[in-house]
Amino acid sequence: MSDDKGVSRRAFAAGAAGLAAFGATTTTSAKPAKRGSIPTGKPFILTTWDFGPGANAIGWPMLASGASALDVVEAAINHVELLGDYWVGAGGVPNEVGETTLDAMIMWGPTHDAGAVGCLKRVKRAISVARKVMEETQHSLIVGDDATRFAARMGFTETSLTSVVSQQAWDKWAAKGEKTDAFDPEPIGKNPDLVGHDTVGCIALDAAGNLCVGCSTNGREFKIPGRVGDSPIIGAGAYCDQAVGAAVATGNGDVMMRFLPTYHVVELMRGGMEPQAAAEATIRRIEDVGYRIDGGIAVIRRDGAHGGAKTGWKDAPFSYSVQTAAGNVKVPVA
Ligand code: SD4
Repeated sequence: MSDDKGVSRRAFAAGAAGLAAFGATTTTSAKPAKRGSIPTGKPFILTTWDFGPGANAIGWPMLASGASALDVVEAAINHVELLGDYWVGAGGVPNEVGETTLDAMIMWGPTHDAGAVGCLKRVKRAISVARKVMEETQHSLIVGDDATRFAARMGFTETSLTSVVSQQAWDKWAAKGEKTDAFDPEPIGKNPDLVGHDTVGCIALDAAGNLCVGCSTNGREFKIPGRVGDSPIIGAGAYCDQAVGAAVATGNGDVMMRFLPTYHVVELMRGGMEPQAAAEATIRRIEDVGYRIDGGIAVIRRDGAHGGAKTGWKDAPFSYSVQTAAGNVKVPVA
């Protein structure tokens, strides 16, 4: 597939070579890069929640041997998607009618290109389908049954995403005759009902200095069929800017996406704010409007400085893990 200049989309997105050819580059400063000066990076990988150490252990050896951040983010997230976790990938949270559907996004720093799928049905490895959207098409987001058809066209196998666990969860909920909480009043000015969440978010900088970010989730329990959360929305679930850094979000995506928090935090860093202060300011903005939700972000500047902030989640310890040549650190977010 080609764009109107006859440049293959795949070749455009495939690596540093794509932009290096145009003299576009990166910097280790928090300020926007001047085109023409590309330092290579000191590689890192950041992954959210308790998935962090395991996902980083997949991604770090790849980075250390010179792999592209794009391959690293995909591999680290694939690892989590196939763990059988309740909140990420197949076999996890069912929607109102008992079906598990997936949201995922990947964004590639050198070209600011992105691909995403929302409400993907009957296909595992949503992040890989998102990568196909990015690399093989001019689109950025494909949803629902059409995302499934797109995946099949790209060679993915259709299979049920229901597991014993997701079926039992739905059976138990349905037996109580409960209605989805999606029709409840907005979570403003009241304490949230704390429900577990985890979306995996992953950010990598490779040795060539290229940034990539991705995230994947099955969203929100008993959601209304067709619901798409924040994860596949660029600037909401994840965002990266090759010159500045990247961020990932987790939590109540229905509210979080109204603030584009990952875009916001990266832009605060572009203005010179330190990652931790920028993360806190971004979350505070949601609280200041009055929302009482569970939500968090993790952010990393391209020089490796990182930070995180959360709201709610008194019972679920949100954390992220960062691996560099110095080893892996797990950072609890207070
Ligand atoms: C969503 N943000 O679909 C996701 C869920 C999540 O931690 O992140 N949970 O709303």
